[in-house]
Amino acid sequence: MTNCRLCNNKLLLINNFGEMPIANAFQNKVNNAQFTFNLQTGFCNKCFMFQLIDQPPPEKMFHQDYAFSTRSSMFMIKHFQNVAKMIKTNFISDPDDNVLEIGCNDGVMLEQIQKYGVKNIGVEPSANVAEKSQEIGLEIINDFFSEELALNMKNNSNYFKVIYASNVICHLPDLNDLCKGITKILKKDGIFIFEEPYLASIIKKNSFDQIYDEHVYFYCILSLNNLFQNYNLEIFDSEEIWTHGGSMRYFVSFKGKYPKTERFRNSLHKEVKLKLDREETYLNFNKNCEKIKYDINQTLADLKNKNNEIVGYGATSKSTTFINYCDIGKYINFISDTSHSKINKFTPLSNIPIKDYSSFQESCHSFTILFAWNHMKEIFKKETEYFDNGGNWIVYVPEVKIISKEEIE
Ligand code: DWN
Repeated sequence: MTNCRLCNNKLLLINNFGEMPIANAFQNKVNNAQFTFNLQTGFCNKCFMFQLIDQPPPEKMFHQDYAFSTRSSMFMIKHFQNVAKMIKTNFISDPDDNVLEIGCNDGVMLEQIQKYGVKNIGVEPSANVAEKSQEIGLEIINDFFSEELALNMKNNSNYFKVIYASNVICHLPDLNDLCKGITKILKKDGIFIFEEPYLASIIKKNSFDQIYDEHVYFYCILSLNNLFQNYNLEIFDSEEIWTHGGSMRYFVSFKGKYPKTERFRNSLHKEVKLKLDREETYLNFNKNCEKIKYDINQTLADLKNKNNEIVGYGATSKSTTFINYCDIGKYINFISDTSHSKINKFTPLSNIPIKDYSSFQESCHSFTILFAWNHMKEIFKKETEYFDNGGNWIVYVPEVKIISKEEIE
């Protein structure tokens, strides 16, 4: 596919990361035969959407064995509890006001909404995490959100005051279908709130590891405005948030329902200044990605030549792009992760063993690559002992750098 998924304009090829597996397809054995695809991005200079050129079918990514669980980070649990509070405080005023969450994963946000006594439903296509939500008493539809699903909800008289999604809307290839679905079940004064890794952050931080099979679009206000105007919808507010290394929360309503906020106008202005609507920005971004690939190889080869042991922290989805594109699997002994679904497996294509947290605590390694860099604050707070024992962290966002204890004090 070389044309824009939204407006059919010819795409400009930006990144070519090469052959890539499914980012979350952690393997039970080494050298397992795996599905791969060509990971490339393109920019549309008509509607300004930065996007994947090809994406694997959704069933290959979201299924019974989906590896990611929201509850893997204490900070993220707190974040979603705060989201529930924000929704309840700002948008729920009537006992009939209810909330739909698209892609509710293991139900952290809805659990809190339920505690507030607000009616709610979750939609989640990955059966294993959907079951976790059901186990805590939530009503879950185990399916992909679509216009068809929305029509079924409408037939059952389900209209929502708030439709919320976190790190989900960038996973959906058919945004036209999404918008049609939203307009069917959003109350006239309803608000569609969603938060996603923010394109401005990705460009500023060179965080190209956010680019993998699941993330088909990388949003900013400039491109979303072009999409929503076709559906009588508009963004009236936006809020920059810290999650996933820099995300944007968008507040969307039917056109003219709510006044546009000052912070929305400011963000839009910043996007224009950053030239998110210009090809040159993306071509420059690709050059930065190539530089990071070069730098990480130099750094790791040098450390290995000096007989240092190198491990990784956090078998994130993002790390699949980073490790395979930079081809650094050969330098890394193992990656430590706290998720049961990943422990004792191997990273997709690069075959690095994933070990439990105690392996990280017990082994003596002087350099650790922080693949879960978006959780840096939480992790550095927890790992003071590693620093005290002379450990060093290697980060690669926004540039390759070794961080020693002195640097964060
Ligand atoms: O959009 C998506 C976002 C929401 O989450 C999905 N497509 C998949 C996923 O992306 P990710 O895997 O890059 O997310 P995280 O949150 O960066 O993953 C963190 C990983 O690190 C988890 O496997 C848990 C692990 N971890 C750890 O081992 N120790 C995390 C923390 C905070 C820790 O202390």
